[in-house]
Amino acid sequence: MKFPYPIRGLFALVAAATLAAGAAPRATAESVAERDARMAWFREARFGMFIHWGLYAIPAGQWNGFQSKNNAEWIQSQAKVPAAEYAKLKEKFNPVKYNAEAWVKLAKDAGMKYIVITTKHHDGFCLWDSAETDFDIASTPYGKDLLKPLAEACQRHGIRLCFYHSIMDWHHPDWGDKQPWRGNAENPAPDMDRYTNYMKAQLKELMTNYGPIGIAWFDGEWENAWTHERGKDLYQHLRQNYPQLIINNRVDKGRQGMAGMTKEGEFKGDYGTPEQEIPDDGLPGVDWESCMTMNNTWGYSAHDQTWKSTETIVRNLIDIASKGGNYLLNVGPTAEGEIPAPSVKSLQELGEWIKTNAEAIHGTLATPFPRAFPWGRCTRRTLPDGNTRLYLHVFDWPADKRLELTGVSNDVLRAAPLADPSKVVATTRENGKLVLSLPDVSPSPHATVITLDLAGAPNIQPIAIRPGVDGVLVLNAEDAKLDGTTLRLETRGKESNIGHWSNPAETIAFPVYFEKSGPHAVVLRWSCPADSVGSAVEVRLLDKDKQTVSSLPWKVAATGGWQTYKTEPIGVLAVPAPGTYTLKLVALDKKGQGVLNFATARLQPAED
Ligand code: FHN
Repeated sequence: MKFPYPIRGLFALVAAATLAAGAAPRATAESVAERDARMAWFREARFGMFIHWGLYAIPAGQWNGFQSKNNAEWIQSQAKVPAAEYAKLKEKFNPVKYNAEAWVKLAKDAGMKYIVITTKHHDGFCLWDSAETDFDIASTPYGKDLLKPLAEACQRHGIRLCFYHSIMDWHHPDWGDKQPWRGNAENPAPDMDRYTNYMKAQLKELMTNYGPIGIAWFDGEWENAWTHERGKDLYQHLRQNYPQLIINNRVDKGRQGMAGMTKEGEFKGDYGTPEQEIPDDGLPGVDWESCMTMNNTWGYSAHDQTWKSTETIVRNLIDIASKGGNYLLNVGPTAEGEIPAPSVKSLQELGEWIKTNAEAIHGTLATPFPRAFPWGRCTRRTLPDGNTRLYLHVFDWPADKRLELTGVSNDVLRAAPLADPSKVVATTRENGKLVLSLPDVSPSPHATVITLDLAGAPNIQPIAIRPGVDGVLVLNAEDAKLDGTTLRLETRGKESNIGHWSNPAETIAFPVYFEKSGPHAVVLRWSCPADSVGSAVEVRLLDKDKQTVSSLPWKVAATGGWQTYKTEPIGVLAVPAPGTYTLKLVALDKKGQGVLNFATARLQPAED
């Protein structure tokens, strides 16, 4: 039953007053153990299905001759469709071919452990029968709640049901940011408190009527109408009322664009949400999930046939798992309720691969190696006896059937193809490297997994970087060991660099080997804009006992911007004796947004 909007607003105001008067205590601080327990299923899952479905599936990316290039779910905005005209779509929405059981089975057989469905996208249309609005499924020819059968199918198959919910709402008159084509354009005084209560009332319907919900997946947080204060309040509100719910970082204002991680500060959200991209490196101690499409649109598009190959999808899953993240892979069902055939085909092919290799994905941890291999990736798990199983995902099967791993100090217990453990993979040590001789197996077209069991916890020694034949020791961004959760390798700009040095407590380090003792000239290549110059940095040399044996202080100078690099000598570093050290860049303070971006450092004996 829906009341005309003003009366419902009155209920919302009364509800708000009641809450304020007798406000329950805010959610108390959560211990690390409690958070680990709450995040456990998410970390184990590694893989979920994203479903973007709504009225936008009817135009399917086209409107009066306009054709969307991507993101067909934005057709109202892209074609500037007036709200009243767009709202008429609900009179046509009749997904008679919808089969929740088939959707959930498809996800489960592909190895997906959770499903995130758009309960309401930016257009404001609700896939369930909401008491708060008439712009919902109950006002369509179909009439029936779309979420209920999905919830029941998820229960049957042990799949976690999760809800995407757009904060931004183009239809609701109280959403504070306006565009001429939106439903709120005529409202002279949009009331964001009233809108927030509307959203909380709908979230209560969603959190209480469909069984336990795994994740509240917020989106559309970027417009000015939504504030950090409202984000904090909504996060606390949900954590207090639904203590096991996981909430992504788009509930608040801390998401750093499509890279998706949460910036420094008190921004709320339980995990980062990279979108259409995969971080270059894992982020120890940070939970994150890369959401990606199978073509170039989240909502169904009749003309977007740019489907990713199954190989790409399998290798994305492996790459993400090897970095300790989750892969949220999207399908965009048609207005009739069918998942597009190319999506179904890829998920079924992925399902064939996962039948043999699920153990190498679900419940695994990030690679213990500093970074990816040229031939593939690595995931790992701790075995019940405390030993370690590495899963070597071989993308490119070596013609010589040899895999080389450097830095593995553990004793090797056994190696074998995951698909056929009866076949033994021989291992030998050659010049400090662990060499695996691969057996005669027909490699998978997507990735072939070799298990490598090691004694105890992983003990991977970083490979010390040595001077070249010219005697110069070159330190590149890709070789850095980053200690921190905001520092990160960036390879998409003009040159690879270590960026986001926003926390001066974090450090950049390199394992190095010096062939000569004595003073070494240090030439640094870095970037830093004028507004962030002056941070005090030290280049420190630490011995194997992690004691500082020499240090070179330096004040960060301007280069003209974060994308503008300079290469200059910054001083001389003493090397007490030939041998292996750790060279570490340490910030003593931070003057601006970041300390500096690091590209390379070159060290050579000063007498040369
Ligand atoms: O604008 C939305 C978009 O339509 C889609 O829902 C993606 C999925 O994460 N999120 C926003 C774009 O960042």
